[in-house]
Order: sequence, then structure tokens, then C-alpha cells
Amino acid sequence: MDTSKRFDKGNGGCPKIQCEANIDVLCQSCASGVVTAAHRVELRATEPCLFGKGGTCCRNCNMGPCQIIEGVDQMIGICGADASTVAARNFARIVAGGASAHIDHSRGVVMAFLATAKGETPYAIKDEDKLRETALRLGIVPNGKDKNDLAIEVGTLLINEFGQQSGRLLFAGRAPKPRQELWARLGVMPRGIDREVVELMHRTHMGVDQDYRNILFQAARCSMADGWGASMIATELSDIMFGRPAPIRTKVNIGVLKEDEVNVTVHGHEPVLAEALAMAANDPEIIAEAKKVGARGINLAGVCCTGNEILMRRGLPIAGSFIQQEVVLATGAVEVMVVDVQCIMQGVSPAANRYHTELITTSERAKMAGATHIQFEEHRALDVAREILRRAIERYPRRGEHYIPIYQADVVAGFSHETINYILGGRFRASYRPLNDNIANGRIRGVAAIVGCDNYRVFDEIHVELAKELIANDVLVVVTGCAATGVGRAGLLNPTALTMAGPGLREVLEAVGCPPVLHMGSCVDNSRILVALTEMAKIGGLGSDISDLPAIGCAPQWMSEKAVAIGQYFVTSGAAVVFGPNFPTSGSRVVTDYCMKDMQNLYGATWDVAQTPNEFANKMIDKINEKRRALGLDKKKERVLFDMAMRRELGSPGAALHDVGCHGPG
Ligand code: BF8
Ligand code: SF4
Repeated sequence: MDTSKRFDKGNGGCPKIQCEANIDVLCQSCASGVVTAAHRVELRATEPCLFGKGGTCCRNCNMGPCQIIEGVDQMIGICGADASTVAARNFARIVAGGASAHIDHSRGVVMAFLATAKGETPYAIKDEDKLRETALRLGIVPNGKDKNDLAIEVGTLLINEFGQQSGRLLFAGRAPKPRQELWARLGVMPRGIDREVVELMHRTHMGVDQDYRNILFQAARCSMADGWGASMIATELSDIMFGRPAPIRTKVNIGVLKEDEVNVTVHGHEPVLAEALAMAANDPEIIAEAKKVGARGINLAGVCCTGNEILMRRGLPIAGSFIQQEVVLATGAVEVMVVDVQCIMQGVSPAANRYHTELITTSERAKMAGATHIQFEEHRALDVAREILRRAIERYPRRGEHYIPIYQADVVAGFSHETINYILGGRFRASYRPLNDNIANGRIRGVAAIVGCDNYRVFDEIHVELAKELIANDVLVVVTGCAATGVGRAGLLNPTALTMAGPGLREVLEAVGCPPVLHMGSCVDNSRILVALTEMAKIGGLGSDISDLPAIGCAPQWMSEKAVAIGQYFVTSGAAVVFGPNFPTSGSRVVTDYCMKDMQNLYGATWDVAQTPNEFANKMIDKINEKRRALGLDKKKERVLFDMAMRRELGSPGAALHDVGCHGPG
């Protein structure tokens, strides 16, 4: 794998971006001159700087920037900072950046939740059961309370956690007891959500915290304010407001755009905007207006994590993941791309402007040159949504030459931690017990999470090859974020993919009709994985803490700072994480060893790094086997080793399994 260049040059100058649909669209749109990130990688005259990539370039003050070389006395910072301090500071600031994105997202969800409970938005408190369960978990007595009053009580308690100065975040109390005790002992229990980010930014300012270990403790605490704080709050309140996801059938890939409908893609992260658009797209008045211009209706499709949110809850299709955002526009078939925050490349603006497509920004926190700004407010959510859709309808007759590829895959998505309970345990004895039992009896070797971004500097579809190898080795795979969209494109989020699973995993999942790879949502929804792991630890039979479980996470193509924050909260929670294609502290052996070795003694889990699918699979399966051995579950289980012929054979799902469950409506 070439991690410096995204595509080879022996292809007549045409870029390749990890999946056939992208190549197809870019070939067709070549003449229109649209430039995507894949082109820009090739056009850049420089390779990524090794100091920057390895975390040893410091520009925290104006005596620098200082490029540091570990072990070379003349190459420390002007202030005397060495490589370990600088690498730890840079790593910590990545965590702070990633956590702050989830935190600001979550703040928006809680504000919308409170406004909804007060009757000020078009949304409603949809999942009253989850509201009452959540209230109880937070120590609020739900009995006899009106659902909106209760929601106000829950929302107020949680919004206060953003500004809280001491104590501990309430959802951290959900973690297994031994884990909570460990966090308290190590001083990484999160006290308040915003506080941990501010303190981390302060401690990494010039001339403050200079002990890399101390800096990395605060990085861990900050990541916890994300995972067990903001992200968990966002997931839980979004579920209460918009409904808990349940398995549902839908489609992913660029081919979900429609020839005869007004195509509106919604890109970014915040579910409140996407929900309003979904509601307005079903408005008979809007549909009638679309018909007037010759369209059959509105086709709303997601991009990036917004896609995962509306896929999970509404069964709306995903047009593309991160690496597809400009390619979706290069079809020339999108009337409007609506964006809010995070992972929106500046390149989408010129790409949209090549066509009749209008790019609409909706958050005052994220404006873009070349875009129309229509401020989204939850209080007038439907009015804003209708205005956006009307602009799209008006553009439809202006659609010029365009090309919609055939590529789209059927997926079954919507596996919240509660759903996994029901599916594996049955509705009347919902429990993780059957999962634990099947891990203990060896049918399932363990659980692996493939999360995070796709990345233009990675050539292969690592998520897909890795998922195939893991399931063939009886590892149950859960996915979130753009990794989920990638494996969806390849057909792995479909029960038919069970033909690729090992015999044990297949036997368990065939019985309940699940795909071998479970889609658990957006990146914020990685908090669902924390809850699932906690349930597994609490049920018993696999130890008493998350670090005992044969479970591991990975982010093979990390791009965003959020991925690092997520990885750190997994490690701090006791689940090992393998990152790829590189690790951001590689310029300091001291800090890298601390993350990849010493954290084992602190958290019972470490970071690791890999590049190829095979390397990822080896490391992850070895780690799972190690945990099984420690639990005394090491009955012989032959490892399936993959060669190229086997990979090719697994390339396409085999015969369909008839009448498997988990289909959801439609
Ligand atoms: O939060 S996986 S590219 S879209 S950061 Fe971004 Fe990465 Fe996609 Fe969602 Ni997550
Ligand atoms: Fe250089 Fe130190 Fe300033 Fe960083 S803080 S730029 S290492 S002088």
C-alpha cells in the first residue's frame, strides 16, 4: 500500500478512489473538469512532512515552528522541549479537537431536545420507554411524570454536565465497576465535558505541562468526556427524540441517486437537520411542487455520518462516504447538497459550482465560499427544510448532462445496543447472555469494531478486506461511520454475506437472520459500542471488565481528529485499538512505546498500528485469542489463513439465504 500517494499514475491520469462507483463516475465526468481530492493528492508537489506526520513539529509559540528529532541534542525545541513532550502535546491536541467536535454536536442535540420537550420544535419525544430508562439511569424517578416534563428534567441535568467543574459525568457510572474504580485511581474520570477540553488546551500551551505521561493522562480524561459524556448523551437523546434504531433495509452507494426525482444530499453530522428534511420531503405540498416540475418526488440521500443517522432511523439511503462526497456531485445529478458541520471538504463548493447543484450551508459555525447560507434553527426546522427543498425543486429542470452509476448495495442497518439485545436474546429475554455464551463455547471467537474514516491517502478498501477476513475467522464485526458505508458498498451489511462467515458465526447468525457485520451508526454512535461492551462485561462469563473481553477496535483509514479521540476513549475503557495507516506520534519512540506498551499496565489495553488488511487481521485475531486464553477459553480453534484466491472467491456474496430475519420493513 502506498500511503503517500492515493492512486497510481499508470491509469491515463484518471484517479481511482477505493471503489468502482467512484472510478466510474470520475471517468464519465472527466470532461467536465471537476477536481476531487484524489486529483489534488496527485497535483500536490510535496509529500507529507515527516515532522508533521510523526507529531514532532511544534508551532505552539512564535519562537518556532521547531522540528524535533528524538535523541538529537541539537534538534530539540528552542524552549528546550524534547520529542516526547512535543509528540504528546500534538497528540493531546488532536484528541481535544476531535472531542470538541463531538461535544459541540452533542450540545446542539441537547438544546434541540429541550426545545422539543417544551413544544418549540416540530419534533417529538418519540421513544418514551427509552426516556424513562434513561431517567432512571440518571437517578431521576420517572413514575407519574408527564413525558415532556421528564424530558426537560433529563435534558437539564445533562446540559449542566457541559459546564460542570467537579464530580464525575453521570454516564461514566454505567461502566463496569472495576473500570470506574480504575479511572478514579488513575485520575482520568471525566469531571465536566467542556472542562476537560479547555484544561487539555491549557496544559499543552507553551510552557505548561511538560511530562508526556501527565499530558497523556489528561488526553485520556478528555477522550472520556467525549465517549462516556458528549457522544453518549448525543446518541441517547437522539434515540429518545427520533426513535431508537431497529433493523431496517435500505441501500448505499452513488447509484441511489434517482434519474426522475429531485436529488437532495444531506452531508455532515447533526441529525436534527436531516430529520427535518426527511419530514419535509414527505410533505404532500412539497411532493406536489416536485411533480409540477416533472419529478416524481424528492430523493433524500445521506453523505458521511448524517447518512448513517438517517439510514439507521429512517431507512433513507446513503449516497456516499467521506471519500465519495465530491464524486456524488460529479454525477451532475444532485440538485442541492445541504451541509452542516464536520468532514465537509472545501472542495465540494467548486465541485458543486461545475454543475447546476446548489451548495447550502446551514450552521453559523460552518460557512463556505460559493455556498448559499440558510441558517437552520430547530424552532423553525420545517420552514427551513421546506425552503431548502423548494430551492432543490427549482433546480431540477436545470439538470444538464449527468451520469448516475448503477452501483448500489442492499443493506440491513440499525443495530443499536438494545437491538442486539433483542436479536440475540429474544424480545422477552433481551440479553447479551447468548452472545457471551457463544463466545464462551467458541462458535464466536470474539467481537471486532471497524470504525472511522476512509482516507484518500489509502489505496485499498481495507475495511472490506479486513471485515471479510475477520468474519471468516468467526469474529462478529460491528461497524460505524464511513467504515460502515464502505463495507455496506461491498455487500457485507446483508444477511447474504453470511456465506462468507466462518461456520460458528454463521450458525449463530443464520438462526436469527443477521448479517455478519452489524451497522451500529455514526461516529458519535461509537458510544453504543461502549454500552454493548459494558453489557457483555456485566453479564458475566467473560471476566468482569471491558479489558477482559475478547473484543478489539480498529480504525484502518483514520483521517479526522475525532477518530483519535474515539480510539483513546476505547483504550482508556479497556478495549485495544489498531490504527492505520500510521500513528500520529511515530516521531517519538518514547511516546509511541507509551501508547503501544505502557498503556497496557494502566488501562489493560493499548494502541497498535497496521497497514494491510492481513496485518490488521493478524493483530486483531491474535489479541482476541490472547483474551480467550486468559479467560480459559482456548479450546483449539484453527485460524483461517487468507490467500489471494480465497479473497477473490469471497469477492461476491454467494447464494442468497432465504427467509433470514432482521429485514425490517420494506
Ligand atoms: O464522524 S468516519 S470521515 S464522516 S470522522 Fe468524518 Fe471519519 Fe466519516 Fe463522521 Ni467519523
Ligand atoms: Fe519551539 Fe518550544 Fe515554541 Fe514549540 S513551544 S515552537 S518547541 S520554542
